[in-house]
Amino acid sequence: MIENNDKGVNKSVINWYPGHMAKTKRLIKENLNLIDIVYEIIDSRIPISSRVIDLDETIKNKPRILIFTKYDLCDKEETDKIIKYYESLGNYVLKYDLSKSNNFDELFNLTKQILQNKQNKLKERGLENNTIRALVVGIPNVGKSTLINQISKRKVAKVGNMPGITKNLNWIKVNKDILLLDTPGILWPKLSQETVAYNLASTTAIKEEILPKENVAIYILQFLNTYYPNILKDYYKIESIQDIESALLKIGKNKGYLTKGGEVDLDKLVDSILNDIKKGNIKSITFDRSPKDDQK
Ligand SMILES: Nc1nc2c(ncn2[C@@H]2O[C@H](COP(=O)(O)OP(=O)(O)OP(=O)(O)O)[C@@H](O)[C@H]2O)c(=O)[nH]1
Ligand SMILES: [Mg+2]
Repeated sequence: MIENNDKGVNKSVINWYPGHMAKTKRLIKENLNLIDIVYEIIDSRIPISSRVIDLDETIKNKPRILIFTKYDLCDKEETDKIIKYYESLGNYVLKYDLSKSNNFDELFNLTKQILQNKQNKLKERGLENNTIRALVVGIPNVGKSTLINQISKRKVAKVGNMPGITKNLNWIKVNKDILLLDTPGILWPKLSQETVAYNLASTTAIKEEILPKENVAIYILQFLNTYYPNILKDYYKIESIQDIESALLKIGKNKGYLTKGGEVDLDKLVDSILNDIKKGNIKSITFDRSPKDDQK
């Protein structure tokens, strides 16, 4: 059902989506001369699918730190492989579990270290500017606003477990040394790649209407079957999936999702599978694989 390219992708909704994101990109470009450094936020469960594909073109040559959020929810072994790959390309990478409180000294120190040369040059010209302005950017629902709230130690930005919570660009003063620019999630045009679209739907980075929910639930089960058979076994009490229809019926029965007539309640089952990922009931799962592994 979901093997065929682009089948099931609701194009009209996808076409609607880039509209307000184009505006965000334009506003980022307009504010670019104010920005010293870019914090690109990446969901650790989708370290490839959650990259903003043409960010280079938007932020030009601004220095960048890749900030991995939701590290508590990912398969650390797989995500670390991809982090190593990004580091081998010369990227700075930091990772966080924002479900608990953090100390951001490492981020501040790295930021200062990266900007040291620029600050020194400004100082020589008598233009010393001690306030660092960082752009916080990424696809929807990756934790941009959560990170900003934690760094600034107050609830300045609205957060929520669905895409599109932040609607405008907002400057947030952390202290006299640092200002952060919160932005609405941006993403495209990678949605045209079906696996990426399903990875984004599985982790609530795109709205539910974009892909049929049943297909997303089936994608999740098939992904578990291929890469995490132990989770399939422990969580859904099935050994493996040969035929998806009978697997769904079996899981529905195991979970006790039955209609009054004794049939499996598929809608309820689909919602519960999506929620298992969304709410982090299922942890230790990473939907992307290292490019190096793909070449093997
Ligand atoms: N478990 C866990 N949850 C996180 C982490 N970071 C963020 N979240 C949750 O992810 C959801 C989205 O967080 P937001 O900060 O609103 O994400 P955003 O990137 O600002 O989203 P938009 O403004 O919609 O683009 C919220 O439910 C957060 O509590 C993390 O490191 N671990
Ligand atoms: Mg936000």
